[in-house]
Amino acid sequence: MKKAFIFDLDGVIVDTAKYHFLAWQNLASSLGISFSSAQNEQLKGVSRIRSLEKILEWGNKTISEEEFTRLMSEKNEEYLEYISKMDATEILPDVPRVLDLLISKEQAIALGSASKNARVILDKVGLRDKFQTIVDGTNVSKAKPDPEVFLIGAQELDISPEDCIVFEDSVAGIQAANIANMISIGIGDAKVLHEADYIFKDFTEIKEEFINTLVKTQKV
Ligand code: B16
Ligand code: MG
Repeated sequence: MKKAFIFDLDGVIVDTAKYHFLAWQNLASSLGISFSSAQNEQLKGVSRIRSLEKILEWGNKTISEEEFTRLMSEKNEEYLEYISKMDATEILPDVPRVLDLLISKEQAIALGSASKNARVILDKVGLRDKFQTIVDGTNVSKAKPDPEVFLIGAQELDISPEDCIVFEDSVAGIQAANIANMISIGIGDAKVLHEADYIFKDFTEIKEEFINTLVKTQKV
């Protein structure tokens, strides 16, 4: 059977949250707003615009539209500087093994990320050619938990949602997969991702037998 395996990027394939954190923290401190790593957790899977809105809310700050646009682009420039230094050593454990396993089983593979920098990151870590289709922040109009990003991926691969499996590290992403009627697999903390159909700490826990089961299973 042919299934579509849809991967989120940040927190699933690479840990770019640490670079988002550094860049948001600099921006927040330039505005006199304190920004903790716990707050950064809440920005996982959240779009760039919404992330800045949340930081301003936390700091009780209102700024003009022009300044908002300027700050977003400054943040992204700093983030891109960190990204430019990335290489394959930053791929999270066993991600290449699982991707190659899926390719050997002739399964379809898509990326479903909120990031507008997804293609650059995949190029930097050398994984872009593993994906048949890439759906990212440049292709979607609605943020997770809206299922748009995953539904576009399924449509582009011509595979129905019940035959799609989503790997996600964010609560909003798990909710998006569930709303899309896809099998949701949480990568990370079981307490945080309890809405997922299956949860693993990371890809080292995902064995070939489990992949074989997924290939035979449909979301009910
Ligand atoms: P960018 P994902 C998300 O990626 C990140 O988790 C989130 O922290 C970030 O704000 C968002 O992408 C937008 O990223 O500024 O690069 O467009 O987890 O959906 O792969
Ligand atoms: Mg993520």
